[in-house]
Amino acid sequence: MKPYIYLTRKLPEEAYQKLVGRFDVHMWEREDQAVPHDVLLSQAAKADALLTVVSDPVTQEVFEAGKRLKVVANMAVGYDNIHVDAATEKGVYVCNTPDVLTETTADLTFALLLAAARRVVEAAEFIKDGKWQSWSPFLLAGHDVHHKTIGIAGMGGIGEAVARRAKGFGMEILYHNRSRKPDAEEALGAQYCSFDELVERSDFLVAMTPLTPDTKHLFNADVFKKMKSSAIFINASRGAVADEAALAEALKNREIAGAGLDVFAEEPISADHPLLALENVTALPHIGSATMETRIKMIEICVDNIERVLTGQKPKTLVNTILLEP
Ligand code: 8YV
Repeated sequence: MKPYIYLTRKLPEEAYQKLVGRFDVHMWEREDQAVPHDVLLSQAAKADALLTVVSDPVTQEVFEAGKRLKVVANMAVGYDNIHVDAATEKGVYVCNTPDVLTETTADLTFALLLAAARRVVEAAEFIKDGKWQSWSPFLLAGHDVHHKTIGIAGMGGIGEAVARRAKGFGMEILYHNRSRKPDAEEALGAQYCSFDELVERSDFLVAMTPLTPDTKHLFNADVFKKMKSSAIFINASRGAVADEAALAEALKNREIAGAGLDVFAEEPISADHPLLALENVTALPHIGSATMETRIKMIEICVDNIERVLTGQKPKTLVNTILLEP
């Protein structure tokens, strides 16, 4: 019997062809709706491997149902959607797609920062809506980015890639992280500071932390109150690192000047989400790593990890590395 693979999203034909034939491949075909949890559970019960994305909750129940399950390949660097402890307990490999999306996500983060500061989305809508009647000095005037202070909370690979872009804009770079980053300090002039100092001094406060119990609602009402009233909050990591209700309040009351958001606590969000009603919010539908080049690489990594595990080899980008320890 061929190993059974379940894909929660349609893969490009080329990637699909790599698996089909050798493996028994099944997938959730609908593109307008994510795989319902009960379908994932019943598929997990039959599957040797799952290919998932961040909006699929791969819960403890999935691992309990997955009696033959050997690997979950998540098409993302983040894996907060997966109950990794349950996977480890059952001996299931959890793999992610680090590195290949670092520069792409940093590009988008910076695009979001520029768009929020310079009101790019609003201006593009303005001209398309035929509202450009005359020139006036402060028409769609935003805020400068160059030579301002950027504060990066979470100086992992993507944080550092954002810092490199900020250096090109002549920005003062502050960061807060669990550990110091001497290379970034030396090469980029990035200054380490406490979280409070980061919040207080930044013109652009960029959330770049993974979502963990410690970072959930790290950016809360208190933080927004401490930020400069001219500051802009940028989030392209995980929606739940910010308390969205508190963020909406702070934006509405102009405690902070604006926000650029690529991520939300519950995705996808509907058009009546309170944050979307605010004119000082620039919102994107979680497209941080969404380029053709990068998405293809992410899929290749997932397919490679699945192939490896199902042919008795070690996966390359393993999250629960404890499973490989002797
Ligand atoms: C994912 C992401 O590609 O890598 C991550 O952690 O959030 C994105 O790059 C996307 O959410 C699909 O899983």
